[in-house]
Amino acid sequence: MKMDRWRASARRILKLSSRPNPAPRFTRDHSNPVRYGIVSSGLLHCSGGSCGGIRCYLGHKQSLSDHLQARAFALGASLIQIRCFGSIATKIQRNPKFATINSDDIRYFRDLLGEKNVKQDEDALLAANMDWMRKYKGSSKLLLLPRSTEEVSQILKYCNSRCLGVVPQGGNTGLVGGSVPVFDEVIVNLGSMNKVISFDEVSGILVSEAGCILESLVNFLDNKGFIMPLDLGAKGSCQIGGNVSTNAGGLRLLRYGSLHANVLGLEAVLANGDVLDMLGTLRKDNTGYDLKHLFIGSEGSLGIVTKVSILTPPKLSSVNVAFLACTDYLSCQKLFLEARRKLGEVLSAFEFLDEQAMDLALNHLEGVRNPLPTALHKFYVLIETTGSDEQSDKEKLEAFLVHSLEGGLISDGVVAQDIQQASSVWNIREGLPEALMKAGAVYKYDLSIPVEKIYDIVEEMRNKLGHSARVVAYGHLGDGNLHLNISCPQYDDAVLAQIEPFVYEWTSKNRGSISAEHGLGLMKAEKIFYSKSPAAVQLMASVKNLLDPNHILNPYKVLPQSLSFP
Ligand code: FAD
Ligand code: 2HG
Ligand code: ZN
Repeated sequence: MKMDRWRASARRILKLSSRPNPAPRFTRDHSNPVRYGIVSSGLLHCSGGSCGGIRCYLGHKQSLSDHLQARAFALGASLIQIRCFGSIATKIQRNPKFATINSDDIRYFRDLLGEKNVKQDEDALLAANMDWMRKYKGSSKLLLLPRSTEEVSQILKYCNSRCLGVVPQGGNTGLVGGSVPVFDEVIVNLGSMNKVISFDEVSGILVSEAGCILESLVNFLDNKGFIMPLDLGAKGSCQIGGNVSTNAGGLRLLRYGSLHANVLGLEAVLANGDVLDMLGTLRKDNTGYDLKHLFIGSEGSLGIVTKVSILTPPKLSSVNVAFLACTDYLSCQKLFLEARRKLGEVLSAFEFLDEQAMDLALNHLEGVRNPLPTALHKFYVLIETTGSDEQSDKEKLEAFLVHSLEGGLISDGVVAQDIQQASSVWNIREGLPEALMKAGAVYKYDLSIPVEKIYDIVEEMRNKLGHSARVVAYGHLGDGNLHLNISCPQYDDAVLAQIEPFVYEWTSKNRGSISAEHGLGLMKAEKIFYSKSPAAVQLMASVKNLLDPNHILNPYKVLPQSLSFP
């Protein structure tokens, strides 16, 4: 009986496409209405049609506050009050020890980089000063586009000698205000350093410059029969150097582990311009401290990553995607345990979203349809398997699904029958950050919480906020990573006061992490103690002092102000 129901669901999605043979999913079609890409200058640009109700600072519309902000540029950075909705405690003063850019500086950079790689025009600066969420906005007057490690080295050496603050920038898709200046720091964008240096087809080791866009590396490897060990919704814009610097997690971490496991080597430029060559390509190397790990996840606060060596897994021929409905969170949790047991080595992703997230996707993402449309279910789970034996992988998945249906863990479900269907299911999950942006203001929290407690905080938050805001939950359930998003029509300090510090205290009390994968950036620099001991934070500050004694790299970010500027 239940089996029939499952098959009925499977047939329903079969009707969506006439393609008989499921094709493996290795790259996904991100046909989102607002697409972000990198233009040749390395800047983000908005090439899509609709910006919805959101102000778009990347070319379409300019609101009054932008206009005033642009005018404030002319008045001098120190007058600018940062417009920051990330946290109550992130209202900061510019550190007066930093110099401001003068005409000698501009002349120096033009001689070094060439005129076209020294950007001072308003359009370029507006895009580079504004983060992806349009929530954090700096007022830098200078954007530099180096083309080599040597140029990065000369830039930092000069900025260090002049005490000019520097913000390393990749694809500017970061979600914690780390990738844009707070005041008038110089922006160094790595987008022009985008060459693949080598690829070893035997070992799968890829060496590339830091400015390579993740998706171009995915495409490069696809031709060689390999994949990147990480995958995220921002792949069309984010750079591998940015991924490494944030230790990005994403959709494949469950299978391939974090970048600490896959990055074999790095080249980084220190604040004084010294080039640190750690660009090894060895799987095993226990000679002394493994310094590259300091730079993985240090969010541009210890050095600028210029090259990366990374181990890439072979592309496997059989990929299956199932989209399932669960009636309660406990079922999602039990389903995860079952998936680990029954799917074992082929399980490659286990993502979840709740009813509110699905509702947002359906209302705000163009071309998105609910594959399980008969009712809005309380929870949805996306499971992907990747293996090498089509027949056996399918049988495994089917046995798991039938067992889960019979055991009452899932109430409905579909299996994608081809790559288009797989893409459309993935688009629901990957489109959620964009759907939230379109819905209005959003407070984002990225929490590591023991899997069994993930939904407790969502419910507590809903009880606390009542009708004043919409609490939306999704994330990498397989990694114990909840993306808790609170959506409201506009930013409102009263709502924020209900959320913080509650969300951090709750996470700390439950021995979670207040940053599972996005980092601390500006948003959470002051909150580090919720997840790390004073002794550990003090040691981090000592490392910072050692590598960047003038604190020019990404000032005001990652560590608390009291430790950053003693
Ligand atoms: P940026 O945003 O430019 O910079 C991020 C930080 O790294 C900044 O502190 C910056 O100073 C520093 N940095 C950048 N490049 C360098 C460099 N070469 N050297 C030193 N420091 C540098 N994150 C996840 O972990 N998992 C996800 O699943 C995920 N999905 C996302 C989906 C969407 C739609 C969006 C918008 C973001 C998502 N993110 C995710 C967050 C973000 O994309 C990642 O953190 C990404 O790795 C940032 O890369 P970037 O090149 O855009 O870096
Ligand atoms: C994702 O997993 C990203 O989609 C973004 O990490 C999470 O929007 C978020 O909160
Ligand atoms: Zn995520």
